[in-house]
Amino acid sequence: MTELGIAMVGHAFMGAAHSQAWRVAPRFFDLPLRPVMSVLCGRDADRTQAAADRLGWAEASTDWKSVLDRDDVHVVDICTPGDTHAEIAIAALDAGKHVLCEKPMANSVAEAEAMSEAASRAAERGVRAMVGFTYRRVPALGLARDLVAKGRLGRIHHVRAQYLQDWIVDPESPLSWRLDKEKAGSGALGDIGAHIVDATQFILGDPISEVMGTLVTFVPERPLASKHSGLSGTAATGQTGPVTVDDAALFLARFGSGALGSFEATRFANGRKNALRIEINGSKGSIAFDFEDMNVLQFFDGTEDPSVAGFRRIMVTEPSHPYVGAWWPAGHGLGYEHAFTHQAVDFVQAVASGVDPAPTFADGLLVQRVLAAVEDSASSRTWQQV
Ligand code: SOE
Repeated sequence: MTELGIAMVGHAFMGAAHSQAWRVAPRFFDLPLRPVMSVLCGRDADRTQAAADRLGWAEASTDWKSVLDRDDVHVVDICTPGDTHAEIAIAALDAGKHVLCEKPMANSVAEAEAMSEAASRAAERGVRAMVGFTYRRVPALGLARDLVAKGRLGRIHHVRAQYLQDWIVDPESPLSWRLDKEKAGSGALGDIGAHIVDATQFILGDPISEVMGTLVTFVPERPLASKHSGLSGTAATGQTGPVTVDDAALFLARFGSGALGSFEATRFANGRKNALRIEINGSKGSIAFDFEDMNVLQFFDGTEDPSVAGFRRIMVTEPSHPYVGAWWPAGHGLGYEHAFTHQAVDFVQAVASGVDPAPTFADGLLVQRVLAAVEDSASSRTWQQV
C-alpha cells in the first residue's frame, strides 16, 4: 500500500489529538493510503523531540520549512496557534503538500482569502486542503445532518447553538496564547464559536447570511503565565498583562433559508466543561445535541400521534450510524478523540480519491466571514451581512 508521509507542526493539545488520530485511523478503518508519522515540527528542540517520542513520530525538527522539500512528506498537518496558519498552509500548498489546518482557519478574513486562493491553485495540481472542524465528525451530528437532509425536520425555523466552557472563570487563571489577539485572532468567538458556526451550517447545509452580535471581556487583566501547560498555563507571581480577546460572544443569525439562529460562545459558564449544544426546530420535528452526552441525539418526531410523541434519546452507537461500524460492538460509545480519527480517515480517503475533503478552505473562509461580521456588528451595534 502506498504511504502518505505526514509532517505535523505543533505538539500541544491539538498536536496530541491529531497524533492519536493518525496512529489509530489505519488500525480501525480500511484506508487506501497508509499514514506514516514522519516528522514533528516545533520551536524548541528538546521539547519537540520529547513530544515526538511520546506521541509516536519518527523524527523531530525545529524547521518546518525544511520538511516542504522532502519527498517522503506528502501532508502538512497544522496544529499551531492561528497567527501561523496562513504562512505555513500557503507555503505547504505551494510546495505541493496536502494540508490539514486546525480551526479557526486563520486570524483574519484577508489571511483566509489568501489561504483559500492557495488551495484553489493547489487543487489544479491535485493537492488537497481541509480545515479541522472536528465536531462535524461526531456521529450524532452526522446523524443530525442526515435527518435534516431527509426532510425529517421539515422546514427549519430555529437554530439554537451554544458552546459553553468555564476554564477561565477564575480571574487568577493566567494569560495563555488563547487570550492574546495577536496569536489567536479572537477569543471565545473564534476558538469555540467557530465550531458552532461550522457545525450548524454543516447540519443544515445552509450558510449564515447576516448576524447581529456583542462581545465582552469580563476579566481584562490576568497574571502572566510562567509556563504554558494545558489550556490555562501556570501563573507567575506579581506581574499581570492585558486580555486582548473576548471572553464571551453572543449573536443572532439569519440563515440563507430564512431560519433564525441564536449563538452563544463563552469560557465563563461555570460548571459547563465542553457543552457544545445544538437544538434545531423544524415544521415536522426537532433535534437536540449536547457534547457532554455526545453519544446521544434527541429527536422529536412531530408527525407522530401527539398522545405518544415526545423527544426520544437515540443512542448513536449503532453500526448503521456514521463512522460507528468501524469501532466497538453496538452500544459501547465513543469519545472526544474519535472525531479526530474520523477526520484523519476522511482526509486520507479524499486525498486518495482526488476530491476536496470538506470542510474545504472555501468553507473555512465562509466561517471566517461570519466571525468577522460578528466583530463588525459588535463594534457598530448593527446587523451585518456576511
Ligand atoms: C479550548 O477552548 C478548546 O480546546 C478549543 O480550542 C477546541 O477547539 C475545542 O475542541 C475544545 O476547547
